[in-house]
Amino acid sequence: VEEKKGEYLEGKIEVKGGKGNANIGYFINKKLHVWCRLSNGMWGSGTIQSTSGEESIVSLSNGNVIKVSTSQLLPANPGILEAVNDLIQLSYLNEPSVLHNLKRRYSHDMIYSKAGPVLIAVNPFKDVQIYGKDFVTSYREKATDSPHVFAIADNAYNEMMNDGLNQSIIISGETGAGKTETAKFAMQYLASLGGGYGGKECKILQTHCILEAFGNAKTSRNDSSSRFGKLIDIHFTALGKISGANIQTFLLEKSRVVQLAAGERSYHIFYQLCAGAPPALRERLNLKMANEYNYLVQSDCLVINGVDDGQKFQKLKEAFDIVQICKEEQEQVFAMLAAVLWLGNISFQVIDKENHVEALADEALTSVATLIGCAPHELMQAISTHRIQVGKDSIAKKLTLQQAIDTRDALAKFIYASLFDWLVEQINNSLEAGKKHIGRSISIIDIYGFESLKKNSFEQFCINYANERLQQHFNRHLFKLEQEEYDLEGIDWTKVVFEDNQECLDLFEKKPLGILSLLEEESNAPNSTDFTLANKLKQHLNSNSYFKGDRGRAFGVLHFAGEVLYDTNGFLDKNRDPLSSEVVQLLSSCDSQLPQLFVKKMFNQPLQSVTSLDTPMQSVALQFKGQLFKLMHQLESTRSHFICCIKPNSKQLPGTYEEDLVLQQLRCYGIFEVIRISRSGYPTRMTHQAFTERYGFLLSEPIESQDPLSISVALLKQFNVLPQMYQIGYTKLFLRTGQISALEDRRKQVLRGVIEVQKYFRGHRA
Ligand code: AOV
Ligand code: MG
Repeated sequence: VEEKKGEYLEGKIEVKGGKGNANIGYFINKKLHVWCRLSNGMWGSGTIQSTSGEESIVSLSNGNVIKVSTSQLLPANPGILEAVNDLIQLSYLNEPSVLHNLKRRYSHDMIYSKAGPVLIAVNPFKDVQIYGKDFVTSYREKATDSPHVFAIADNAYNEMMNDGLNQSIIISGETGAGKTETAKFAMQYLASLGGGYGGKECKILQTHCILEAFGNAKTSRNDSSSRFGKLIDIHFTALGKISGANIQTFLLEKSRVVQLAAGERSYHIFYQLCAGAPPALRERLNLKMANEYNYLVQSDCLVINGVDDGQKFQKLKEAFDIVQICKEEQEQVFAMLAAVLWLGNISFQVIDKENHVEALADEALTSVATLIGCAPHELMQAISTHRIQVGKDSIAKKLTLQQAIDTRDALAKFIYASLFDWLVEQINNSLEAGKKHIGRSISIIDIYGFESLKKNSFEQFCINYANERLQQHFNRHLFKLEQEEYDLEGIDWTKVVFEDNQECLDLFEKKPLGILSLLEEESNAPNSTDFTLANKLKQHLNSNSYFKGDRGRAFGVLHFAGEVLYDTNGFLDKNRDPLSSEVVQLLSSCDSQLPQLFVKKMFNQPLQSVTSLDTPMQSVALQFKGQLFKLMHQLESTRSHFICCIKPNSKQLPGTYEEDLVLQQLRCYGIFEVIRISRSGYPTRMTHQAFTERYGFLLSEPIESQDPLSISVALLKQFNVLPQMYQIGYTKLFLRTGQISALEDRRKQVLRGVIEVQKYFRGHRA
């Protein structure tokens, strides 16, 4: 049934209107299982006892008998389809059947299921013993067909080896759903397949530790939430051995360095350093405990349950050693981190009536100056003044308190984000060992998941835009794959039009009247504010059905995963991401190596020519858009494999499966549509071999040819399966929804008959 998102998508029985009741009649007569919505909102299974008019009496499997509206009943699947590996095997596709199937599997720690070509991973929130060496071996030797991230990785590897095509594994899911963990398991598997080549695989696995320390943080939804996107390309030789790897990262959430929401933390590395640095290092960096730094204490959350930051610091240093970041460089990295922390402690005093300020010459100021290698008064100058051009002269103008704080924070953010990029570069150098890669590759994509918080800002705006882009790739690709399989098997089928999220993407990307263009325009306009931005968006986009103008500074976007209300507060500033020319000057004249390098990198040109920031830089959102386009382009040339992670509860608890939450995610990620498209037409696919093995004995008359294909055809004929109900592929038989159930019924009957006969004879003998 073609209905709107959120309604039942497909099933044999129409649940609304006349015809549906006729089908339910079939269920009543046969006393088959149905699903009905209970008063608590959950789905219960049972059998229909009787129906009168609009109402039915249902006997539930827990023994209760209830009266429900007939139109609310949905068909349940036969027992043989209980907890199937692949949801497309369900004869009746409806929400309760899918939910029940996943739940049954989840309760047995079978966290993986397939939805046609997509792997669904339901987060167990506990260690499940399914990733050991024995599991690697099983999947390597194809000893099991149980869905698993290893199976996906294995598939990608084999396709790469057999077809010579680059592959990608794309992992989606909302925040905390398990993307990063899944990506790690995929890499672990690939490393074990492609290992034994100079220990590269070991290095690759160590990168997680570094990237997570610097790029992950505790949020309200996930204790270790990725605050950046990443694409890891693993390179292989023609013989299938790992030859190297390359990591690309996307838009790190910088604001977290200086500003935290209550109950959240900044990047793990800060707490690790404060807790784990040995005394000598503490002394060199003048390092205090985390609770003495303003940037860290502001959110009232310094520790994570069950996490030992000090111990993690030791692990981090080991990882640094393995990826060959030398001790000297490590020391510089720690110095930059300490400088960032001390920056947050720098305070200002008001020196005149106009609220102009000057930085206090205290421990914080001198510590930062020492750590980055400049004189304290130079640092003081850089964060308390702004030089302006008056005719031919330039004069130093004192900043107001807010301006000074912003300048200081911008410096902290710049150092941290540059440090992150620099680290990634070092890791890449170590992984590639200077060689340019020419062989094959498998790319693994793990970005920040879709976020809809109480208060959503520029960061969520960018994160959700990225998810929207990725979702489109998901949609298009799955649709394409589907067609390929039909073509490959020589099946004639009518194209299914896939509803994608292009319109929402257009809302972002259209020129000149898309959100990104308008944001850019407003970012460059003089005297613009977050209010003028909000007004401009509303003025131009109010007629767009994916846009919702809201009161004041807010606006809403109807994303594929739900509506999100964004507060434009801070949008312009975060998008411009300004760094004053004083700060740039300061950093480029520092004695320490890293600050100089950071500035150089920013301008990507020789240091001498860096004098001011007059050359307009690309805004954050536009840069991000460019990165995403490049990523999508890259993905287009690979064969994609999809993993969709599902968060079963919002409390990060094991063994808790909240139906509504799961349902909402399945809907958002279009899983029902994926199943629908995979099944549309011919959901049941069985090789002729498998088909004849299961049903061949039902054949009443022997046929001449013994090949599986001929037997399949004879069986279909004998059971009067209508020609429009199946297609015969070269290797597989494709059957429409519900057909396999009819055959199963028949098979059961025959088997039951055999048992009766056996009983009869046994009785007779007795
Ligand atoms: P995410 O990457 O999807 O969120 P994570 O991969 O960080 O989510 O998973 C969140 C937490 O769930 C992890 O810290 C683990 O405790 C647990 N977890 C996930 N998958 C597994 C698994 N297969 N086995 C055991 N525990 C698991 V975000 O990065 O927030 O979008 O931005
Ligand atoms: Mg993550």
